[in-house]
Amino acid sequence: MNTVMKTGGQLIVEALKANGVKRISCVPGESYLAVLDALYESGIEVLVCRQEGGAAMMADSWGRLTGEPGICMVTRGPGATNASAGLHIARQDSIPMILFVGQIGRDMKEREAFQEVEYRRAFTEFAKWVGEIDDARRIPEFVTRAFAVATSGRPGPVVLTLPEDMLVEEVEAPDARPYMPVESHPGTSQIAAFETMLKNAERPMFILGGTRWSEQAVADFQAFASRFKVPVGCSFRRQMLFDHLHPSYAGDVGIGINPVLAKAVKETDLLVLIGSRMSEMPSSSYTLIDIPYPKQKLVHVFPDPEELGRMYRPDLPICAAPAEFVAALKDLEPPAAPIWAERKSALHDSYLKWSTPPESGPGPVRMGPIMQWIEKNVPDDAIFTNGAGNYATWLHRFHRFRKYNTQSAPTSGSMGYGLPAAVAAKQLFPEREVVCFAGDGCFMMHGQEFITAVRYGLPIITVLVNNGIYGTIRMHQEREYPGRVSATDLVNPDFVAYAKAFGGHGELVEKTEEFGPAYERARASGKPSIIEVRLDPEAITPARTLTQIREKA
Ligand SMILES: Cc1ncc(C[n+]2csc(CCOP(=O)(O)OP(=O)(O)O)c2C)c(N)n1
Repeated sequence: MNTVMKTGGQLIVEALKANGVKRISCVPGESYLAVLDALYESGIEVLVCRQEGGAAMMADSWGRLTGEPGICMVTRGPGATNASAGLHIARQDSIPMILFVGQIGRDMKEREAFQEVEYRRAFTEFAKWVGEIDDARRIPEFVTRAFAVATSGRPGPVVLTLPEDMLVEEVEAPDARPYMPVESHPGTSQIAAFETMLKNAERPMFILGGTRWSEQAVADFQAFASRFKVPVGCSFRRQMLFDHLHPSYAGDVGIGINPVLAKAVKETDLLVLIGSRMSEMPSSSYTLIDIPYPKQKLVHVFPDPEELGRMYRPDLPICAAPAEFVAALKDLEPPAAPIWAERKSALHDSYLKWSTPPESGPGPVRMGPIMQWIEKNVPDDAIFTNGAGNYATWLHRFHRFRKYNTQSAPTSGSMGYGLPAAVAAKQLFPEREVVCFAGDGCFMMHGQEFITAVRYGLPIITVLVNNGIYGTIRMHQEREYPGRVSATDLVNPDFVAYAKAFGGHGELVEKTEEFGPAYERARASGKPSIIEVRLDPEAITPARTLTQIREKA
């Protein structure tokens, strides 16, 4: 009998290919040279990054935009701890991702060897599962399980650690086969119960969130909302789940919620959460829905039973992936004369007002008209990314998302996410415009990945809102400790020179009307670009200046 012996490194790459992996992000390390060697001529595209946090965020963004695990490879110790920033995002945001970590040799363990970390202890809270592959023969088993765990139920990240000596071992192992995704469907009796509750409701409200949606599911749910004439909100940073110009759209149930919408959520008699956990940010710090017994009748649809009843006791818990639940709504008939249409229209009108940017503001650059320019001139299928900071309010409140897969933003509120997420999005959808919104604080957290965009010819457009401060924290500071500015001001580089030094295109906007032409030039350059928008720090929110916040404190 002919047996084919393969190294652990080869088996890892074969298992990735068997599971359909086309791209990975990485920062190399001597701990996993055998995998790097197997990637040579593998056909898998390798994005070499400059810091593991950015590499892991790219993998997260791939997972977010495809529903398939994004793959990232890093070295042990410092590589893994850097990558943990992306791991935490994927965990909180329910994103499928697999992080491979080169590990020290098996014969050196428990001596605190060079860069030794016991990942099963260190990363347990950050990952759905942490596994170490001690025997190369078991690589197909571990990798298949990693894909299954990352994508099933509530998706999330998995960490697989690869001892260096295991990777060079030559063994005989079974050929890897692709993992089989697990779907959870609602039962017919649950759909019937849901139908009865909906028909008996006077003021129903739907909130969409979470992951495990698809383009089809989003289209199907829009059709359902059109037929039933019900109001629909989107959870924090999951806005791409519903067309904002659809007559049912009621707005973003996130930070700084429209007070009219917040009141409507509180006063609804039937709240239907589809895919959302309604955690701290979408629930306005757990004030919209009482814990554990909501005042509203609650239908909670979530793909993992552990989440159902965790905070809010539902009247009808349905353990199903959002896409499968929505598919089951197709045959429901709306009431002959839906009584909900008026409330739905009032909420949509309120949303349209709420999302119309202000013309005025302090300083020569006004973000309101800039957002209006973006709304008119950037295509509906453009993908927007961001990290954390007050600058993101302009995007979340005033950009009217129209399509699925046009948003890659961390619900976990991690700064620095926008740039690596944009690099990953552009690599995935080269034909679409990808716009990264960043603050001056946010950008500098993973700004080195601008060179990754240059290296791989990914012309992302970065709108860098530079107000010279860690604005969000300064805003809180002025509210809590007025006039006592501590550790929230910044000194910045010349961002135009930065873009150029990296081989990209740079623009400086110091007046509102300069933005449009600067954007057009950035787009035409065909290069990754940074448009630095110099914003007066007083323009800290669309409604209030820093001085007003301080004076009100
Ligand atoms: C990784 C990380 N570190 C710190 C914070 C806390 N934080 C939230 S927003 C913010 C300031 C963001 O500043 P900037 O990007 O300049 O945007 P601005 O608020 O000024 O618009 C900070 C420090 C965070 N959310 N994430």
